[in-house]
Amino acid sequence: MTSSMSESSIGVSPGRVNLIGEHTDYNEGFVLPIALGHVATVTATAGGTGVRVGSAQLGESVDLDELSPGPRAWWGYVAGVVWALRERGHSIGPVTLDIDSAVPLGGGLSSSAAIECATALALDGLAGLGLDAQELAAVAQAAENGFMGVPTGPMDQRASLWCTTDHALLLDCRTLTTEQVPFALPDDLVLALVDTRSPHVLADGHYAERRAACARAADALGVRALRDVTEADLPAALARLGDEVLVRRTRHVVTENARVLAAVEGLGAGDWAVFGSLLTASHASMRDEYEITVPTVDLAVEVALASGALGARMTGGGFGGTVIALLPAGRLAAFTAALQDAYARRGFDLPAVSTTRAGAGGMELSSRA
Ligand code: GAF
Repeated sequence: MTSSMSESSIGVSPGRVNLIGEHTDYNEGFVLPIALGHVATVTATAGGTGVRVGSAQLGESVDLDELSPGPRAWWGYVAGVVWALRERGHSIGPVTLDIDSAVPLGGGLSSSAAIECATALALDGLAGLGLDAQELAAVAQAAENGFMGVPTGPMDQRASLWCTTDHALLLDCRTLTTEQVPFALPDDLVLALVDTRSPHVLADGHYAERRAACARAADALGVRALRDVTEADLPAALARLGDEVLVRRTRHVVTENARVLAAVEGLGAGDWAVFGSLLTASHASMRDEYEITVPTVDLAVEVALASGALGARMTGGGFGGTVIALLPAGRLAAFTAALQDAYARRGFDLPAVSTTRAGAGGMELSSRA
């Protein structure tokens, strides 16, 4: 950093809800996230001796003299961005990075990407790097993959940085090109978010195991990624695979990519019923083919559909987290009551229901010289 730099800079970036397109990103396929209203804020202040990372929520801070990759605690998502910038040859000097995040942890809403992206924006402003949108996203993803060692795909950081208000982001995860798809709910529909109180964890091996299975399937089929298998190719491809697990994983990825594109068409036609039915089909595929759902999320989807939802599905990496439900606005209260009742009867911790719209992506908020 040079003496002409600002002394302090603030990055703000949201969590995301992936509407549809789950576990397709690392298969170079399609995803369709929206940004949440919940944001992570990271303030970068030049000075000190090393890298200090603090969390308002935890009331803790750590001082780091050296940054070496490896599985780390909460601070790694921030320190990893400093590491990724330095790896790319940017000069980032002593700095304090203070996190204040309202994105729920463990909810499948990309709390880690929100923090990484807010950090990348804050450091970009602080050091006057002038990184473009692709570089910011790549640095944020490198913190997660290269520093923390979590093998996630490209969706979450692009969603956090690139989503725009009242739009879903159609991201082609092969080319990293995008289309902003209008996503403004009519007054008589709501997008409900159910916190199922079953935290999802990406670093526990299930995610990496799914990703490895897809790579094995692509290898066996002689394609670069499962993105290259079309729905028309699917029966022949599955017959070639033989292995039952790889068959199920491949069927999910190929049909899910097709569902994303159909969902975009449905939205374009203003056909919320079609859009909703694709959400539900996506959930069934995650449950039966990809095998990443758990009883709490399956129950939330069942209750949503029984309460008149046009569609419902788990969102995010899986094994818990958040369920989204597209509901007639007038059914929200009855759905919430039915859900609490169904959870209580099964002895599950009571879920929390909120609603969301498509919010804005990340930004550098301010910079003080
Ligand atoms: C997590 C990952 F971080 C994403 O890259 C994506 O694979 C998602 O799970 C599943 O669609 O959020």
